Amino acid sequence: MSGSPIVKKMDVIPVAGYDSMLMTLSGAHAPYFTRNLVILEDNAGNIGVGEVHGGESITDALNEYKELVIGREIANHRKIINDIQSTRGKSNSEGIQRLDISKLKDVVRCETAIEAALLDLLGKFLNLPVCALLGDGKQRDEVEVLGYLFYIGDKDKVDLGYIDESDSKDPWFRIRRKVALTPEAVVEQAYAAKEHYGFRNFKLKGGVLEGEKEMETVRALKENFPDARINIDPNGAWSLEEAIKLCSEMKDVLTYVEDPCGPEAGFSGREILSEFKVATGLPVATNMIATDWRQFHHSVVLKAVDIVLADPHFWGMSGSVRASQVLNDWGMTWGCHSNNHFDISLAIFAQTAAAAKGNITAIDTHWIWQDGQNLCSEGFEIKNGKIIVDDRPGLGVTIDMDKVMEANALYNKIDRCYHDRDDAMAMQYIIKGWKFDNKKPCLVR
Ligand code: GKR
Ligand code: MG
Repeated sequence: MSGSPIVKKMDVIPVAGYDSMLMTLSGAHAPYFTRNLVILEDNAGNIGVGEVHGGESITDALNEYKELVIGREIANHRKIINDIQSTRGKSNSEGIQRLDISKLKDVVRCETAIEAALLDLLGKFLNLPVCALLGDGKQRDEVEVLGYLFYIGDKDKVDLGYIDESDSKDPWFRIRRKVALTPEAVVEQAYAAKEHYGFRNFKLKGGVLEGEKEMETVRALKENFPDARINIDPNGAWSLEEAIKLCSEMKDVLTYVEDPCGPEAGFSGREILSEFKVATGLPVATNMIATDWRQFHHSVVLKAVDIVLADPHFWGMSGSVRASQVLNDWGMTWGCHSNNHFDISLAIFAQTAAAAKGNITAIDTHWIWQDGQNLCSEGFEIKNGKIIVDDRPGLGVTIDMDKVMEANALYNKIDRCYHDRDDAMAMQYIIKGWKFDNKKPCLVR
């Protein structure tokens, strides 16, 4: 094959940014989050960028793949990704159906960062946005985004150096670093997020307080935003019995529910969610029981889910779009999960969602918690609850190397214990000796 530029350089750069003390079933987010960037340069002088989860094992794997990328033609991107995938054995990972954060790296497909960077280069070469190169091409010009709300721990009670933005002029920037453990505080968070980004729909991260208490917050959200689609995601913390009880009473409040329960009594999360759906009739979304094609197959056979949150960092960009096509053909819905990320991943989400087939649901993003720490100029923005995906070539972002090197310096400066995500560490400052238990909300001990 000939005619397209050749990759002449590949850099893998671990980076860190600041986070709030966001609480989930797995504990409390640390003051820093980490990511890995891939920056490619081709012999036409273009730069292509990609981003994926942080962690040293991912940095090492990406560095090992350099020899499969450098010297290859960008138009051969599918073969490059196939070559990378064939260096790995078949995955025997149990996935994240128990939300064990240490297993997250087993479901992350780090080559997504390379795929994104190659597509960025190819888009620039062809003068097309990445979404035009995926699946059946661009499906929409605007991508709806939900407001991802969290309970937040009190950073002032722990001595870990969380970022403080109490001086900011922007109400959202002030509120996103403040403690929020009551319905009133979460509603205030939702108003500030809506004011800043125009969200029309919300998701509350649960798995923090007793289920009943979290439902009080969900109810308060619905009272304040009656037109919003509202979803709660306790990451499988509730037992089947508890989930049925909690959610049956919430049919007029919840539009759908995300991973309300998970594996128990020897049954897999897929079997349990299937029983939950029969019992409640509520639509179910997941990013825990269908994180690859094999799990997806069993989830569909068991009729365990309606909405698959096919994060491109788990499925690859083309894999996620392929999932949307299958879901659409089978009368199901595509959506997208996220973890903390910078604006390169925001572009990955936007381009993937713009190419996703069918009537997709509003996508998740953690970016509002990181907004202002951008690594690109002219990146995507969330306005009126949407991201506009115009026809800028490639991923549509321009990397700012000064910002990247600052984020890399932060990564090198922080303690190594922050390099891999560990939500137990900060949690142990709140509850001494705290240990992860996938069936106990993190503040219930
Ligand atoms: O970032 O803490 C978090 C989230 O809770 C994340 O770990 C989940 O994987 O956002 C995710 C979800 O929807 O389950
Ligand atoms: Mg989820």
